[in-house]
Amino acid sequence: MAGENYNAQEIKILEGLEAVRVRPGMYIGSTGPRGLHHILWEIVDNAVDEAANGYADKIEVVLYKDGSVSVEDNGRGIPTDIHKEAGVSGVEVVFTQLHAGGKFNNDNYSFSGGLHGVGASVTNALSEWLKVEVYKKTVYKMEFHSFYDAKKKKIISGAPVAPLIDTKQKTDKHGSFVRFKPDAKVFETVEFNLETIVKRLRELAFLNKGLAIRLVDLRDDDKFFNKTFKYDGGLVDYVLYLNEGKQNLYPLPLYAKTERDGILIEFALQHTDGYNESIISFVNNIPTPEGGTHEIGFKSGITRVLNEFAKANNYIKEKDVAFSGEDFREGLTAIISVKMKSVEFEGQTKTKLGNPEAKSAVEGATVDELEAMLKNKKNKAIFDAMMKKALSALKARNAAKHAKEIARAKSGADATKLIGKLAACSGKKPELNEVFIVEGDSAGGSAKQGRDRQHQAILPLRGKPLNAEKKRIEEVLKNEEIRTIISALGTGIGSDFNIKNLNYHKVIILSDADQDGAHIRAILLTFFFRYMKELIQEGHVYIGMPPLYKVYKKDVTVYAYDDNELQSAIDKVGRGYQLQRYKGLGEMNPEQLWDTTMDPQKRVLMQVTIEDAAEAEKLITTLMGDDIEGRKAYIAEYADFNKEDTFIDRVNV
Ligand code: TSJ
Repeated sequence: MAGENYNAQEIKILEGLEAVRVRPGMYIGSTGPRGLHHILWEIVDNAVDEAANGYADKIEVVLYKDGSVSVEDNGRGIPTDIHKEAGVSGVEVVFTQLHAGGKFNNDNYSFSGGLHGVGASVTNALSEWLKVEVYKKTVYKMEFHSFYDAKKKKIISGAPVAPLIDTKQKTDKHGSFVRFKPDAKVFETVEFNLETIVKRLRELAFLNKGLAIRLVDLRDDDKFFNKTFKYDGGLVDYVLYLNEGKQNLYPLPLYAKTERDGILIEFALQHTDGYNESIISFVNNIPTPEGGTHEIGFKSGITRVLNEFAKANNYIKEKDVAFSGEDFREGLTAIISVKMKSVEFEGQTKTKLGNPEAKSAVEGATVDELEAMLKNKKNKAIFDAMMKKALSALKARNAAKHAKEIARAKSGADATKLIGKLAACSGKKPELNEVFIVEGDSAGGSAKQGRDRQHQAILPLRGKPLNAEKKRIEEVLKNEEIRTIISALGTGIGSDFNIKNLNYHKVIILSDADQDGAHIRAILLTFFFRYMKELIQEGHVYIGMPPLYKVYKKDVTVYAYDDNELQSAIDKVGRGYQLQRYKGLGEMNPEQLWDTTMDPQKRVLMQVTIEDAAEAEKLITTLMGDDIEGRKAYIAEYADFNKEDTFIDRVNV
């Protein structure tokens, strides 16, 4: 029986794993879907490290019917010999000692750590069982199980069933194989999400040039999935992928890879004829959607080089006119990826790089690399295109400044007219206040009557606000619906944005559960994403969830928010029930709207996040841009418009 005769030292080690089991959140953030995937990333990261260090070029991830998942690489194999201090095999150390990650690592090469990097032992501690095979001339095997200790009356997790054994079975393979089954007693859900895994593995394949990552899903015979992600162009392929469906200004992204002050720095960039800036950054293969020092250094480097080039070649003729950094980033798509030690994460979601040395290293490297490219005559057309784009951005910016001044003056004088539609709330504390942006005047009317007047403001939207994706800022500003939103929120937009002036800490989009409603929602999210990104990043944007059905009888009423809930609502109400399907918010009277959708005690809100900046960017471009074919394909694939869950992350009250 597992763990029956473990010795004193092992007991001590297992106590370490017990700490993980007692407080999983401390190690993996949550026991929700994110935490579940986190324990998979721990294992995948180890295999990717082996590849990044040059010892492996294939990784295979398999999802099985029994709920387990395996990861295999063709690297050197986890060390099998006895670890001197621990007195047990390297494999056992890796899976039973917390933070064992660094122990075997040749410190010059490993950049693990940071957001992930709590180690494979955490995965073991939170699994029902875990099996390891190491291929090194022969096949080595070891298993770990969690079991109920009747004497101690508690669950012991991650206990070795037996020490590592050499089966003596010959093999030509080399590498490591780890298969585990997440413990259903730990996680709220143990179902891996294929889309989440596809996204992350694709991202890892882009970030690690030439690495082949295969994903196989064997769980459902009808939905068999088998795909290999391999990009020989690495970051260049990543930028081309993000710019698919857009018009580029030069065919090939600029690319550099270098090292400075012990930091590995790699970037790729390409301009399109669009107006948005999309810089996606990574540290040790971990996305940093909040940016940080590496991103700041990268931007400064670009600004410095292009500014000097512009000056040296007299691109600006007028006096008193100068480029601003953002002019060089209009239409820019770029990836900046750094690898370094002792990473410090900051920010609201701990996804912002804090290390000051990363700024100077990245800035210096960017300047040197871009200058070298400038010197190469072959690149002349590229830099000319950049200058042309930047000049047009500069002109537009000056025009926009003018337009903004007008808009501002207007919102002063015309404030009452602009905010005329807004039914403000009486409370004076923004932290406690909410604004509902409601589709349609009739729903807006119900919301105004049904609301909590102290804390809830209502902003009804008539018609569709304009699509923010294809327009430059000055055109966005001309739209009345958008201007109303900007005035109501109080923060300003773009570079003027200041979260401190936010009038409502919850901005709740309330639209119908149909195609039109989804479109309005997508347009509003696009606008926030483009012009008030921090509003989303700081977690202020929500989506209200009106019910789809009302099931009722004399004195009982139960609302159902999706088709799954409908049956249980019918069961609750019982025989003789009546059913109403809501086609729109407008069909609800004020009391019903309050009861089902607005009452903070009962309602369901979805908080909008930018989980994955690259995917959000791509989704926005596809949904709102002008690549009609791509958009049709997307809509065909995700026929349900309500599934824009790249943004929509968690359910909150
Ligand atoms: F996370 C894990 F332990 F579960 C795991 C580790 C899972 C998978 C799928 C692969 C790996 C892994 C570990 N692949 N490759 C390695 N390599 C080492 O652990 C290793 C081997 C040799 C040496 C050496 O210095 O000789 C150093 C290391 C880190």
